[in-house]
Amino acid sequence: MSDKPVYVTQPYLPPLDEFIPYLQQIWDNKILTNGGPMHKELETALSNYLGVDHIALFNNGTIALLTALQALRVAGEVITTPYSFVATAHSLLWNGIKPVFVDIDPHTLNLDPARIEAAITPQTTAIMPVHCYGNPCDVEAIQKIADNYNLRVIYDAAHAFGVQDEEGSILRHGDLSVLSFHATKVFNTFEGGAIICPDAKTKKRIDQLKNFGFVDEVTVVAPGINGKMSEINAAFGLLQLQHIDRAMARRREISQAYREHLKDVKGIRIVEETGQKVANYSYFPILLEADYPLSRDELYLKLKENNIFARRYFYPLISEFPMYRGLASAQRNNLPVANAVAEKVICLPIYPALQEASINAVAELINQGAK
Ligand code: T4K
Repeated sequence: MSDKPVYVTQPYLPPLDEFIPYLQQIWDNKILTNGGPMHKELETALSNYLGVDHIALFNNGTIALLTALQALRVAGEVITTPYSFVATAHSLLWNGIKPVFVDIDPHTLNLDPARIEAAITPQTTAIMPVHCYGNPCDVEAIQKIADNYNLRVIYDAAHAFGVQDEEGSILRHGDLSVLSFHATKVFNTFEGGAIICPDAKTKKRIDQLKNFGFVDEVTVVAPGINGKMSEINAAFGLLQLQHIDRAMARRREISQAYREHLKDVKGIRIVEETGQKVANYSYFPILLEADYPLSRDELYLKLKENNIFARRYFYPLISEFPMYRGLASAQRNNLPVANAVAEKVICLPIYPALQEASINAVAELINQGAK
């Protein structure tokens, strides 16, 4: 058993002394928020790092999702996945939009494009897929459907920081993509998020919406929200960016170590990174199949008894939460893949500071469980 608890993740924190000069700048210029110099600098640095044209920073990913829907004036019904963090669907409810849950692909665990068309009604205005665990959705198939039915596509890309396909950032797909920079994410600003958008005009509207709808000192054009990232968060992001490549490389090593340790364990399916040229190793999900002797919850508890706090991301399905059950009554019986995966999934600890001994302990417990 490990002495200290090992959690599913631990935020990467650069050396504290490296942060002090950033704080000094903030203390000197007394600009704490409302689009100050750190905020501007981080937007530029992130557009360059991610290889995207326009980015609008937010105070968290959930407010960014809410605002993305507002920016495109999405209403009525939106097709989305039940296999995600609850914020995906909450952003729809907060906008008075009905989420329509469609099943996932058994391989990628992302929204299954083959099932989207059957869920489209005259009220459908958009699709909100999630690049779950940073594995890209079938962006081409989704865009084709969106084009055919004149629908908007907003990607919940909370897990997809730095992910690239053959042509570049995965974040360039759809009308908008939304990132989370929460403490538990690959790139964190303590709390934070962003919307990636294709043109300056859309970014301008998003920037207005995240600042109460102000256009100038005396003009408010929309019922905007306070979604601004503060200078201290932006400063931290600038520092994080200096370390991100090393942090990601370490995640990759851990992912490879798990794969090596678990490759011969019967009854375990490691969710593969598929469809990306550059992965971010944000999560390490495994599925416990019927021929693994322990149930998922038995393994979860066994790890917990040994001070290892793996997580069942994403169980329960969003469609099973009380505020969605009624709305999703017609769809709940139509999600066989998502239901099955939610019962089998467990995400193992993965983060840059994870020790070799902890990786070995996790793998050993899973191996033991197979005997
Ligand atoms: N869309 C998707 C697909 C998402 O996954 C998320 C967020 C969002 C949208 C919304 O983005 P934000 O509004 O959050 O920016 C966590 C996160 O709170 C949440 O951001 C994340 N998804 C979700 C997948 O995971 P919990 O309830 O599991 O967090 P918590 O507090 O249990 O943290 C997990 C473990 O991480 C802890 O056991 C210990 C460790 N931890 C956590 C925090 C907060 C630390 O070591 N330090 C910390 O500061 O939701």
